[in-house]
Amino acid sequence: MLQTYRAATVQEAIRLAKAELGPDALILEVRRISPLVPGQSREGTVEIRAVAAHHQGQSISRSDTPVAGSRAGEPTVRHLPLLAATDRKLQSLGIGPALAQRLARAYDATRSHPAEERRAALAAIIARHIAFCELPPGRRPAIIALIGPSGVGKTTTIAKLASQLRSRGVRVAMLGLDPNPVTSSLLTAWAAHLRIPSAVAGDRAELAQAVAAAGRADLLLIDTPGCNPYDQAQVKRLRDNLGSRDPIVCCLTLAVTGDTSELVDIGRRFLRLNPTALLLTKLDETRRAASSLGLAEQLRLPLAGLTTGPQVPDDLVPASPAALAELVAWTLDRELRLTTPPVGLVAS
Ligand SMILES: Nc1nc2c(ncn2[C@@H]2O[C@H](COP(=O)(O)OP(=O)(O)O)[C@@H](O)[C@H]2O)c(=O)[nH]1
Ligand SMILES: [Mg+2]
Repeated sequence: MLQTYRAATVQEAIRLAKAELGPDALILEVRRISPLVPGQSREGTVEIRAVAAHHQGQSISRSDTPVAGSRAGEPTVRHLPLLAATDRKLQSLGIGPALAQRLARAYDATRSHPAEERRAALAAIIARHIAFCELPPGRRPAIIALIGPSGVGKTTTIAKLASQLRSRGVRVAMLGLDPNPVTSSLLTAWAAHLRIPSAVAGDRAELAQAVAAAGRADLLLIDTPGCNPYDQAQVKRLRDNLGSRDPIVCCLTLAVTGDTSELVDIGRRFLRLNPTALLLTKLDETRRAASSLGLAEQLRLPLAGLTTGPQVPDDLVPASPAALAELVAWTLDRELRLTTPPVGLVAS
């Protein structure tokens, strides 16, 4: 069957045709058409007609089903609303309508550009909408506590952070705030393995003593037990133990593997502990990593770091507009290819 494709360039139109019809697609006709909106994007100014290799011997007919926007006498071309699909996909990842629309436009407008240009366009938009911060914060000594649900990677991330910062010359100590000697033993095992000083505290008084005893460290990393966000008593106990007036920077840690709207709900329950930074983990265990952007936007917390696997210390990278742009492009490239057959345009 004859298929029609529109794109900004001949190459792009051929790429679309081959993506759908296979590498041996026969290009029957190439023509220039006027831009759909004069003076605006050149997208859609080249039209090609192509047929799959196995259809070449069959009769070629044009569809006569009219669709909105088609002009009399022209073959029917139904534009797959790629822009709308991109926008919808981004919003389904928790990204707000304004940011989703800007990102979708940039993604769509840079379709035929080199990957680095597309990433740079996305990164520029992300930098204007999302706050980022560094761990550790500039002042010394710094005390950072990782808080969050159980199993999200708090202890592992502390080991990564401690190891990375120590190799940059920072004097680090690790403190476990956990009355349970079994669960706290993972932190002390990492500390022993990495040869980093550590201590375990069971409550607020012991934590204050341990902080005082670690006086020579530039940075104290406090590991906390997993906290059920739906159990208010647990959240309160953690808050009481950390103490809201102490100079502790609370860093909310969430794994991006769950449903984004529930993660936002969970994150909001931890806002009672006044976190001032967000760490997102397990990016390797999702195919919708762009939801990181949605989480940061909805929780309104500066994004500090991203973890991409269990390896200590390598699988932790600082968060940045460039890193998030990479996640957005990667997610969209994959998701739109999976959910919008064929790529870019549909001919009826
Ligand atoms: N795939 C993957 N696994 C991770 C990551 N971070 C931590 N883990 C693993 O997740 C599990 C729970 O980690 P842990 O640090 O004990 O979580 P915690 O309960 O929040 O302290 C462990 O098996 C870690 O190796 C990550 O970024 N990716
Ligand atoms: Mg732990």
